[in-house]
Amino acid sequence: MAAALDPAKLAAAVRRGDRRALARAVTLAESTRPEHRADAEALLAELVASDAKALRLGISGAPGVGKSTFIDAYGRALVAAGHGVAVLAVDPTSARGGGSILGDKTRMPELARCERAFIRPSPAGRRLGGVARRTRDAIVLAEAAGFDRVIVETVGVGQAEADVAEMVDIFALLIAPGAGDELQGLKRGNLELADLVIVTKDDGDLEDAARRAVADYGHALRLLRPQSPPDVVAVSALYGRHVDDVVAAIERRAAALAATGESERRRARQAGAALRSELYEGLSEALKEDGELARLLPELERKVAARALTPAAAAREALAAFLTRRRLVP
Ligand SMILES: Nc1nc2c(ncn2[C@@H]2O[C@H](COP(=O)(O)OP(=O)(O)O)[C@@H](O)[C@H]2O)c(=O)[nH]1
Ligand SMILES: [Mg+2]
Repeated sequence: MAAALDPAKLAAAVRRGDRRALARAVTLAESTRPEHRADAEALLAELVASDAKALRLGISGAPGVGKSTFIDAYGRALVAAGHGVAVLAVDPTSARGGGSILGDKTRMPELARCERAFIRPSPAGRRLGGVARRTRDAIVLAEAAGFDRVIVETVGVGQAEADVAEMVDIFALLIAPGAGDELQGLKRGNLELADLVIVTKDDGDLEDAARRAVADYGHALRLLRPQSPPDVVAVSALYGRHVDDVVAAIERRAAALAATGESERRRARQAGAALRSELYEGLSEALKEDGELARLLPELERKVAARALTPAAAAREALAAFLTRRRLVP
């Protein structure tokens, strides 16, 4: 990244749809260096009120289920229909990286060649909440750059999935057809989050299994969520079959959510949740950076180990000392 950059100029370039500027802006927002943080905040402040509003789509599912292949095909269908498509790939399981290794791993060769597509792998965050914050920022930046479809790919493991569900309008869960594991997703509870279930690899030997998966998931979802069971559709991204059906299903779902006011309510709720998580993360950072607290902790740890104090009592003592010192408590 260039050493000195003017957030206002960068914001203007992003707003013009300059993709290099967008890439730099996302890099800036991802930076954990304190001196970049202020520029990133200024940049986001310039762009947060932009009128641009994209449909935000989360694509989740176990590794290997076919997320990237699907996005490659789905994204191209969107581009063909006149949309601008930004893809943000979040992979918290991969070690940190500057982009090149992750870039190879996004596996969207066709979409990557499209003029109206922007693909961005996100390096894994080491800090809790880091991935969520940076992805939220990247969504805002991609929207401001004029992309009207923003897709977030996330691995269906751990907290990342729930985090992404909390920042998109439509959350799609991808399921691979396979013997015996048709209802695996039920156990993990992520079917609760899904607005749409997409059965992948509906081709060749897997066609029958795909059909069964559509029936089984459809049935399970009608039991689990009788009020508004999500659509279940099957697709072969590899052979480009039924991709248009998925495009239609997603647009239909988005229109339904918009018509009832649910998408607005959801965004408002998400913004509130993001505010709270920034607040808690900020407080947690302040605690970790507090020198006095760092000096006090070993002593408290000894007391806890010696059972002179319970962990909860020790934590209360440490917190009280911190708040008093910061003059938050008289
Ligand atoms: N037969 C078949 N294989 C697919 C399809 N989509 C993806 N795959 C394969 O499944 C593997 C994992 O795909 P990938 O998109 O990288 O999965 P991700 O880890 O969920 O992003 C690759 O070998 C793909 O070629 C499909 O529609 N049909
Ligand atoms: Mg992938």
